[in-house]
Amino acid sequence: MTDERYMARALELARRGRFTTTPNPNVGCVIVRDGEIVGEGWHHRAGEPHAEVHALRMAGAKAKGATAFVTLEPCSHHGRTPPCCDALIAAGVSRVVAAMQDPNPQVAGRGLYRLQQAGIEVSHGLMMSEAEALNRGFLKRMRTGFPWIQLKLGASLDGRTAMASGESQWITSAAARRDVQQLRAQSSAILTSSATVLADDPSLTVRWNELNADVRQQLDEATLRQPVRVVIDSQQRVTPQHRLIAQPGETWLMRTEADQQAWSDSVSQIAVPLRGEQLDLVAMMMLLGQRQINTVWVEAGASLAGALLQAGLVDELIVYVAPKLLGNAARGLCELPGLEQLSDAPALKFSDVRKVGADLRLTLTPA
Ligand code: AOF
Ligand code: ZN
Repeated sequence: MTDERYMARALELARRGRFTTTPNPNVGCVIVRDGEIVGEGWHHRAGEPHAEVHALRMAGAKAKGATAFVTLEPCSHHGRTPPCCDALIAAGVSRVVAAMQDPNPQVAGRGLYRLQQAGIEVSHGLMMSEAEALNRGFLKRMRTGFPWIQLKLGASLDGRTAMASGESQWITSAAARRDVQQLRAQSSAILTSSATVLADDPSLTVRWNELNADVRQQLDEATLRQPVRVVIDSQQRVTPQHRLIAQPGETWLMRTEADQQAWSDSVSQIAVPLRGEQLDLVAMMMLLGQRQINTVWVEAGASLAGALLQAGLVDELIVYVAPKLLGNAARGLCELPGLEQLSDAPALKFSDVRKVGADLRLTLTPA
């Protein structure tokens, strides 16, 4: 097998951690000696061993003189676990191939450097774009301090989200809602607004029964991770009685200041500065990054959707389009106040188009 095949296998292993590793990245490792895979591992959860440690354990004495393929530069720091480069050196590995460097300032080249200093043959860059795609959230947070932000929208063919009356449930199909569950489950946080909480009283959770069978196989119902629910609530309108408050997992209420109600321990009130009359969305995203949120999955109404787009905060749009026409009296997909000229319209490009049940799923990124 070629180096590329081994790295492809390491990437496949890394992907198994996509529902569980946040705030850590997804990392996979394959150890090869004399053309034979002798060790495989991936990072499962923050606080638990890194990918290399699992692979080295499996390889045992066979790691001596072997090549390690890793999807991210082996770490050089003492975090929740000891440095992987020390473990690779101690095991007597003779070559390390990393798909990319780790931008974490605690690592940032020092892992590869330490391996090289120990006489190990080191290279990086093999299948780098695939490795980048695996950890868009972690990488963006390490590089910029901001989380990776995905905005999910659901609309009719004519771009409408609700009837004029506000009636909006089930525009898209059950298949689309199920697809959303798989994507929610991979996010660090789900963001919404108090307007949506007041209007729909959603629970914004990941539901075991709605995860695909192959996904369930890699997870454990008892330890299913719930993304943090983040609610923009500058007017303190969310109450302990709202449905999402009682759900398993944490809820963060983003407010200008805390109120004195009796909230449960799973609820935090986080102070965010104002910008005009609204919470400062840029400052808020920075706060989420500081709190180790890698990816934010936004499910909200036209007003927050438009504000995020206008602030340039959206990294990816996911639009489910139902084969229905709701007409011009129905409500639109996003509010973009002050937009008058076509040249000022947010420019996007399609990066993926596929059919999900009866609907289309469009994925777009800023052009
Ligand atoms: C690796 N292999 O499998 C992972 C790495 O607190 P810790 O000890 O879990 O360290 C977390 C940091 O280590 C994380 O921010 C990232 O830089 C790196 N993750 N490194 O060599 C792995 N998960
Ligand atoms: Zn490590």
